[in-house]
Amino acid sequence: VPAGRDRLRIAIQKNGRLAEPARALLASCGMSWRESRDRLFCYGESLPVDLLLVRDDDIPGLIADGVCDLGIVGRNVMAEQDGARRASGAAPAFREWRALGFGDCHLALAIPEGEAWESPAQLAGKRIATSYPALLSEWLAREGVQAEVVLLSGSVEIAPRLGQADAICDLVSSGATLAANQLKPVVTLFESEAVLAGPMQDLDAARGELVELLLRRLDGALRIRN
Ligand code: PRT
Ligand code: ZN
Repeated sequence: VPAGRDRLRIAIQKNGRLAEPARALLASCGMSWRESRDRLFCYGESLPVDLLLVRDDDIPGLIADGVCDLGIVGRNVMAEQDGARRASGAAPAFREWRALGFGDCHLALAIPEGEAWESPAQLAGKRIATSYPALLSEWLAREGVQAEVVLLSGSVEIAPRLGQADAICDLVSSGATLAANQLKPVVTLFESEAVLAGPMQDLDAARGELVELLLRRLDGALRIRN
């Protein structure tokens, strides 16, 4: 679809924790869709608003590149990618438009249960496993601690038991995963929930009106929920 399209395109997670609640929220705004056979695209029927079904990690980039107008993604993913852009000197290319009140979790630093926690200073020279290197590095810099960030894309919680790291920095919701791995949370670095992400600036006229309509309905739906 060429640029200058007059339909609105929203990226949401294809599978995973935010997939269903994101669709339910948009449906509660009066949207309905016809799904493509490959389940990558949903064509909006009640409104000219289409959905792109993707990995959550791709959502900020799709907005930055203008491929999608909006996205529903964890604030953690947005902040991590924003931090990585900032660290590389790139300009901010997306921002949080609305907090959506589901997908709550927090990014926590956790250490082995048997160890005492005094202060961040004790992490100096230690290895910390995480999938959130930018957010962790920002926090370490703020605390003035030099530690080694070990980047893992999954199974972060088992890194200490494997001798791969001394501590971890990972998302936590119930805390059951930490407990199952004999880890205890000691610091919360970041509070997260699902957000509506969009570009830094407002959208142009044609899609701007559609966004206004969508935001009005979204704000109504969020007021009823909360
Ligand atoms: O395939 P794709 O890349 O799209 O999905 P994904 O596997 O990267 O993401 P997914 O579906 O696991 O999570 C999507 C978003 O849900 C995250 O980016 C968060 O914003 C939000 N969310 C909310 C969570 C959790 N709660 C959560 N508990 N994401 C992950 N977890 C994991 C956590 O990493 C840990 O492994 O669940 C485990 C801990 O859960 P508890 O309940 O044991 O503490
Ligand atoms: Zn992901």
